[in-house]
Amino acid sequence: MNTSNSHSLFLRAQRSIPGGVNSPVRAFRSVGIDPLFLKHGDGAYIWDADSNKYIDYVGSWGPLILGHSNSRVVEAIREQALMATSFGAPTELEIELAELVKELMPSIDLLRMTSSGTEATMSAIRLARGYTGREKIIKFEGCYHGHGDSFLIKAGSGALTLGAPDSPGVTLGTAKDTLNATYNDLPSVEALISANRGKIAAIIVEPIAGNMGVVPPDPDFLGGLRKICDREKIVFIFDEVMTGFRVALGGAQELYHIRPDLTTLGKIIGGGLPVGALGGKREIMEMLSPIGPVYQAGTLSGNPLAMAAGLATLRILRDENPYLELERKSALLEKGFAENIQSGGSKATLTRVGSMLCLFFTDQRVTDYESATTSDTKAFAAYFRAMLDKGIYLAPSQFEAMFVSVAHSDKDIEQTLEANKIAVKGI
Ligand code: KE4
Repeated sequence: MNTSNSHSLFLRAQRSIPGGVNSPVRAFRSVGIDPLFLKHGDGAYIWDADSNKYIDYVGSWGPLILGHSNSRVVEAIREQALMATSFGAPTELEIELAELVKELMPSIDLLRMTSSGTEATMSAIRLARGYTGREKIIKFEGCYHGHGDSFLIKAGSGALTLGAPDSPGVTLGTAKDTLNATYNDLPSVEALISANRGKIAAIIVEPIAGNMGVVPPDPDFLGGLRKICDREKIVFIFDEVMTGFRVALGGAQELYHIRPDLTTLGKIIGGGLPVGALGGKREIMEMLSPIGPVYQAGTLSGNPLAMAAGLATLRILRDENPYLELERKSALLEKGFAENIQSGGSKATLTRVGSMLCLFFTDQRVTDYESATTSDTKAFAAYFRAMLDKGIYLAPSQFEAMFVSVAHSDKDIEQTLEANKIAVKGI
């Protein structure tokens, strides 16, 4: 496959941008080839700078559940752009999106927009600290909540991919207030609680971990965390930046019938434009400036263009409810992968929740950070390259998710399975 234009763009990019990319995991560092520079997306497909076509399972890392350049989303952005791009003042659009999110996630009484998931999670823990007067937080090894200092301790996603789960630059003063438990392991949470009783402001969790690969919650895990937070008066935060509107219209909290105190959102809520949000119980959210003392702000928070894209996206999801169809197609993919692993004698295991999947190159059951990191990342890199050569674009990391969109056809799934059958052989 000719990727010479991507190659020259990458050389040029590195002269002006650190590592040639604006987010580390895009650099393809763990898959041993230069990153592709993309130029066009339509539905389930993307084209790179050399006009090579791929079936896309990254979908901008989750936002594009409707596929690339959905015509109604693009029209909504176009119309809004002709009216205004940004004011830095309130608009009706923000009310409409907040009202729609509240309709889909009844645990949310009030919602504050941000421009990224990181801003949402950073704000959520500041709010929890302000509300409780406590300083420590519990997160889970391998979970990723954006690049806020408090989270870059045993973090997932790019931090895990690039071997920097604990980033330099995060002060000891910050790190001491972040406690790491083991995903799916309630006793590890209880141990931290008993050693820090009365000092923990929040437990923040990805209700389905999507940043150490996809790791579903064990049946009693989320309910157990809810009980612990009730007992200890700890703010329970669902980081649904990835799972929100992805695994169900009402996110993981609908799927697992858990009511968090706060929810953070991103990705799909912006329909491909920069949006994050935090929302939850009125008594907590009312601590936020300007009505409360916890400061939180953003120049482009609630930006009209991003609101228009998010509204168009969520309205389509609410009115057309594509989740059964997403489940059918994702189950087809899962079944085919499992058959190919079986027949190819590959050392691999598969996880899936809805339209989020992951192929781990390990024969262990993956339930947490430790078991996820038994995966053979070199084998994954070889698999990634083989799939790319066959026109299938996956996340360039063992520790990310694969996303199926409304735009993926059965034919795309078949083509993906044919490529997968060859690519997993012998791994
Ligand atoms: P952003 O700041 O990247 O919008 O969101 C941070 C974030 C927070 N919480 C969860 C559960 C997330 O998955 C993310 C971001 N996800 C990664 C991919 N797994 C973003 C990709 C990247 O860093 O380039």
